[in-house]
Amino acid sequence: MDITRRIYKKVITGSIDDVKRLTEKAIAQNVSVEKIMNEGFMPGLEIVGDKFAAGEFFLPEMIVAGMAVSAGLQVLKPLFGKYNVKPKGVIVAGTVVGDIHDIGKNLVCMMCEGSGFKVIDLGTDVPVGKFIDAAKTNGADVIAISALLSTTRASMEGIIQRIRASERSHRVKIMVGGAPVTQEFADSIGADGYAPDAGLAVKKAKELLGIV
Ligand code: B1M
Repeated sequence: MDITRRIYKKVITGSIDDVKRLTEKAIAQNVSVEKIMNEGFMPGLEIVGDKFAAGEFFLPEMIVAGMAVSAGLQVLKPLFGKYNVKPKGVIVAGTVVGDIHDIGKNLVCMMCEGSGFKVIDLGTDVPVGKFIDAAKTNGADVIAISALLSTTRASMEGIIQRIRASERSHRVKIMVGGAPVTQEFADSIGADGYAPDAGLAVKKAKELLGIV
């Protein structure tokens, strides 16, 4: 069986060690990072999400599937590259308060870091004050906010308003994303930018900062 197919199956069964081992093996076999993610991790999580929604899987299954993909992503992390020149800009990133999903946000951070940005990752369940303080302390150019739940997506508008109210001199750009977020929603809450995936998040961050 194709190695990415094996990874996909092990994500669904939440086999953390196997996903890590097979990801290392795939890399050793020169399978591309994109293929591992697009044919292994992502469709595996998609199935887990569908099974959870259908009542076939419960929280523990979703937890171990998430842990398995996180373990695989750690293997891929060095391959996203590291900036070794002056950073293109500073991004403060995090998942909104009340939301502990971090796989997509981590992917956005890794891709941005690999593309030359300095990334301050605040983790998950980040209260708005923490975004504001970190942006000020680090002279952030972009605040990148992720949400995975429809309930936490709803808090994004208030978060943007609070950031705007606090930022008088340094008008940081605010970017949003995550599965329930759309361009239309991002526009409606006054975000400067939205991206549907981590690759496009890099593109959007560059666009917001006028980097070609
Ligand atoms: Co959760 N969960 N979960 N979960 N979980 C979903 C999101 C859900 C869709 C499952 C389902 O019902 N089908 C559902 C949300 C429904 C909704 O609100 N509409 C759900 C639920 C309900 C819950 C709980 C409430 C369950 C419960 O307790 N009863 C609970 C909430 C806890 C909380 O946050 N307070 C919960 C918990 C969890 C786990 C902890 C078990 C685990 C998270 C582990 C982790 O993140 N470390 C988990 C998981 C794994 C999932 C699924 C299966 C996978 C999510 C994921 O990582 N996807 C998910 C179902 C699914 O997605 N099909 C589900 C892969 C990831 C790469 O995609 O994060 O969308 P994503 O990121 C994408 C883009 O969105 C984009 O880039 C990435 C791709 O390149 N992107 C950005 C993301 N952030 C961006 C920011 C940007 C730009 C792009 O700019 C700033």
